[in-house]
Amino acid sequence: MNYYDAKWIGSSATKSQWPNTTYPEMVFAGRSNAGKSSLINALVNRKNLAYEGKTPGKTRLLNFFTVNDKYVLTDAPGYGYAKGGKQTSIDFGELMEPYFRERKQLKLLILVLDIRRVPNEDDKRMIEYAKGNHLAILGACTKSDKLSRNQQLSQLKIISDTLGIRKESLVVCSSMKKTGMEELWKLIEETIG
Ligand SMILES: Nc1nc2c(ncn2[C@@H]2O[C@H](COP(=O)(O)OP(=O)(O)OP(=O)(O)O)[C@@H](O)[C@H]2O)c(=O)[nH]1
Ligand SMILES: [Mg+2]
Repeated sequence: MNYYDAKWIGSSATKSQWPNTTYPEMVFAGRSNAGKSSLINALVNRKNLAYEGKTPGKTRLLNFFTVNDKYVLTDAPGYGYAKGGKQTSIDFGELMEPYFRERKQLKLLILVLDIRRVPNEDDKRMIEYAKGNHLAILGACTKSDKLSRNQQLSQLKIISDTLGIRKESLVVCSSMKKTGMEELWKLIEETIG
């Protein structure tokens, strides 16, 4: 695909607000501030489709987008960000668990990882969630513009080893430089297209 017609089709706090679509769906999940919303924008070549922010906790609801009337992309709130000692205002589990468990058209988890960081227990839990619900899994190792090629390769190995994900399912990318987008789309198409 080289032309992306992307539209916001809704946000949800509860199941009753999920959009009524049948296209194969993928969810972008990951730690707070990892770069999920920026990645969606870069993938569909738009500046402000999904909310990006300097402050962690920018995305609070599940936000749904269609692309080319072919796929649904879901931007999820990040995990691991506590403001004033509390988790973000919406309980992460309450929002995400039913979505993972009951959203039939959801086929793929794109786990968004800051390539500079070692994946943590929450990232591992996300993988287990996805496996438990029979989703395919791809890892987007973003913010690669912050590292040299050698550093990227050593982080890639750490990420692959920590999460038990094959390197073939990981994509090195940068939303800032718009690199890795074609490779990620190719893997998405191969996985659920
Ligand atoms: N250098 C660089 N910065 C990035 C990249 N992707 C995202 N950022 C920055 O990282 C910050 C967080 O990006 P978001 O896309 O809002 O992250 P998020 O995962 O959606 O965050 P939450 O919704 O709060 O969980 C922003 O300041 C972005 O500009 C990238 O590829 N390179
Ligand atoms: Mg976000």
